[in-house]
Amino acid sequence: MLRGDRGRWRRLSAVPLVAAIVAVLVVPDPHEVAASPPAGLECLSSGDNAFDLTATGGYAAMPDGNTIYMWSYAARGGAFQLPGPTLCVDSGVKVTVVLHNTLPEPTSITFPGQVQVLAGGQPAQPEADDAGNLTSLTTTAAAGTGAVTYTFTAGPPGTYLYQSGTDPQKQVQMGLYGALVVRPAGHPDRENDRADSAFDPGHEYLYLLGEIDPDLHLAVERKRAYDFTRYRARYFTINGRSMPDTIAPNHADWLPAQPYGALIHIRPYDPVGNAKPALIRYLNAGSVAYPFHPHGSDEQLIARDGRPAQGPGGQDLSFSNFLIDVAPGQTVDTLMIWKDAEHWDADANPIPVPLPSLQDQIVGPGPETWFAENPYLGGAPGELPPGVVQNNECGEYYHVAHSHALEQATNYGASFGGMMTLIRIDPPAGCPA
Ligand SMILES: [Cu+2]
Repeated sequence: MLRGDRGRWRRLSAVPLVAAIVAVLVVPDPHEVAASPPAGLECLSSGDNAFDLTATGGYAAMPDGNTIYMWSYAARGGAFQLPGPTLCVDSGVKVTVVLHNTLPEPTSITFPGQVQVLAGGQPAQPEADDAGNLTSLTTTAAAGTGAVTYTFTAGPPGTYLYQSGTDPQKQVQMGLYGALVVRPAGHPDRENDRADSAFDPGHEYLYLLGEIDPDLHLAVERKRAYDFTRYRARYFTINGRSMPDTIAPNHADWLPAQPYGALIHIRPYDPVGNAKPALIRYLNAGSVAYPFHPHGSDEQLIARDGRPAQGPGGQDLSFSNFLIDVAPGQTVDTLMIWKDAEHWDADANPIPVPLPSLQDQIVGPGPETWFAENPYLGGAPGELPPGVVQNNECGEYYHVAHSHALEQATNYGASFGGMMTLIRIDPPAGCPA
């Protein structure tokens, strides 16, 4: 099934590709999907920049009905969540992270990109077993009830991972990872210190990419041995969710341990009314590169690994690209705008070609469509075929965004899932509720 589907994928052009969304999406109530969902990056902030994280076990739901035992972090007073909370601080502040361990083995947190990290007031140190084998990249909290306090001064503004430094091949795969967002002091509307990194703070998005081999997770849950030479990821996630859960709102009640959605929800660029781009923060907590492909518009790559794309003299080296490659352990920040380039209008500027066939109008063999039966952005909905239910609220457009390694765009081999989400473009005046 996988191979057949992958072959079919390669032959699909854009419009029937989107039509395939409808074929596989399970939409319990179209009105829930059509409502403008609360989307976007959600910060955990703290007045004194002190955070309490508890490493613990819990369960993540996959769209095919599978339930996966994970390890991740709970915030103080909060429940287990995958990924860990997105920690937001300003550059230059002193950050404290207290890690409590409830797992049956030692664990730790590394902060790649942050320097001079202290653990218990002393420089954080790698650990080794009695035979001298490296067991942890940094100071651990003991199994069961241990705790360790990390402190550091937040480095340059940008996007960083935090993740387990202990047996990371196992523990990071189990889900012990999260995002650290460092903002330029005094400029919460910029990705970094450069003025040209300004974005619309109402349109900031997190794409924390990961993967799951369910065999590993079952072995850990049942305390069985696992052979890492047989590692093979079957689920591919954005913010701990797989398509179609990626487009569900933040804190969807049917995903209690996966609070972060990944729907991009924007309006067309307008030099007067909507001039600032959206910011998308990509992070790769997985084991392979993810070639991420947003449809509908290229993105401007402005930073990697917490450093702006600039030359030694500060010259702008950002670039616009069709594909956003994110290597393991890497972070990439992009700015995105969507331009209504052709300004199609039913009266003033009609599309100079006939409408595509019904099959290509995002009307699938299933009973749902995201096509309004009107090709014009914001156009009044037309008449739907008998028995078809419309998810399109106000004539908005949808583009797919996904890993272009198409096995990563599956749920255990079933196409149109996994590391995939949607970009929703509302009409210029917004979408009335
Ligand atoms: Cu694509």
